[in-house]
Amino acid sequence: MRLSSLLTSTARWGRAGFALGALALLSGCDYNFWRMDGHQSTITVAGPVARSQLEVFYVTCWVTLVIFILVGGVLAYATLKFRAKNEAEEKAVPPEQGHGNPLIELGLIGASVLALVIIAIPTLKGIWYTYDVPEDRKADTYEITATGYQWWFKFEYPSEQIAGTGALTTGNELVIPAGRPVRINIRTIDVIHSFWVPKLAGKVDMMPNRANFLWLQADEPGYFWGQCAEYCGDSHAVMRFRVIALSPKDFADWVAQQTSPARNVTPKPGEETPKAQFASLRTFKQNETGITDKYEIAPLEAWKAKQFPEKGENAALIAQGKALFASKTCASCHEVRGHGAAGISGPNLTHIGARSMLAAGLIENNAEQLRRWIRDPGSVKPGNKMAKGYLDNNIKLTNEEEVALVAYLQSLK
Ligand code: HEC
Ligand SMILES: [Cu+2]
Repeated sequence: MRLSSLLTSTARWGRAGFALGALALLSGCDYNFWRMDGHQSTITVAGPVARSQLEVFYVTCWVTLVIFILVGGVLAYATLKFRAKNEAEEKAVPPEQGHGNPLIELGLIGASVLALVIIAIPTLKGIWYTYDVPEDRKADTYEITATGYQWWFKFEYPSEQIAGTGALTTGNELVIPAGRPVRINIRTIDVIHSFWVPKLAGKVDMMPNRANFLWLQADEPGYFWGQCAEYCGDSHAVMRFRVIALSPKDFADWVAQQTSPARNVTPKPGEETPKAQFASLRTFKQNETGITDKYEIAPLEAWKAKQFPEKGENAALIAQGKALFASKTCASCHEVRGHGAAGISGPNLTHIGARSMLAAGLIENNAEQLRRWIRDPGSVKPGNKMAKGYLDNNIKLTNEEEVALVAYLQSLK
């Protein structure tokens, strides 16, 4: 009896030990786990605003660690020192309880105030610093307006005006100049969302009827993950976006490309289709959710590769897709500038082919995933508003039509 209970308990501990060991082993393989890095890490930061927020976090951590060690130490000391050492002591009436020592109590109040002051000084400095772009950097500031929609983001560039249209508008991928402060006006069209780019800055709520803003800066060119950080309905958890920071020259090129109307693919006979320049750099793995690892391994290069036309474009198919875009209600919700589509309830698709991700950072922007999205957006992203106006109105696409639409969307660089 005793032996068997001993055995079961050893087995139990053994299992727990094994589980712990396996966990350590598994996480041991993950370099990023120990570095506390990941797409949305606030510990590995890439800009001054996030860095300032991290510093406040560390100050608070250290102060509370010191308090923990002191209080834990005194508790452990008292527990060991004053425990009942034999049966007689266990049964004894506890000694008369005191009402505290005024000196210790005053000391504790003083120490708490000191701890709060130590935390408050960098916190207040951080709040002022992150609130708005510092005076001496104001002249260099670039301005963008971000608007939250259920469940995607619209980005407008007021300083890039397009004749007859207004400000340059994109969706789900926020392209910014690296090394410059960027002031972001924060708006919402429906419910409360929250704008957060963990490695750069955040979070500030997107509130109905309230003009919030924040500023951020990326030290270097890079590809960053953003996320809506305020519960906003069905697809809140997958309401993401990307931030792409580019060098001044790349940024100017990007603006020039984006402010021009959508591409028209009409190759002349004998003309060669341009080749994608980075796409063949590596081979990438793909998981079942439709996200390849190329944005993990070389995110910025992979994004840049998307800026070039796809290999082997089929002009006839693209033209067919363009016509379908107008006839299958797509144009009533989406804008494709220069192609006569001016809908505003969905993301602007003028240059959709040049974005790395679809549906607010959820799936990769490639032929297979585009087709999956067009066929049944609701099964990819629960509750999203595209399915409502389109499949619910009994718009059906044949396989050929899907392929043509995909070719068309991919050509919009
Ligand atoms: C009722 C309005 C509506 C109609 C009609 C509609 N869409 Fe959409 N579409 C949306 C909305 C809203 C989203 C954003 C969904 C999300 O991510 O939550 C979207 C997203 C997309 C995206 C991804 C954009 C991005 O930035 O990630 C593509 C591509 C797209 N739609 C293509 C189409 C095509 C092709 C059609 C026609 C067959 C179509 N849409 C019809 C509203 C619509
Ligand atoms: Cu949201």
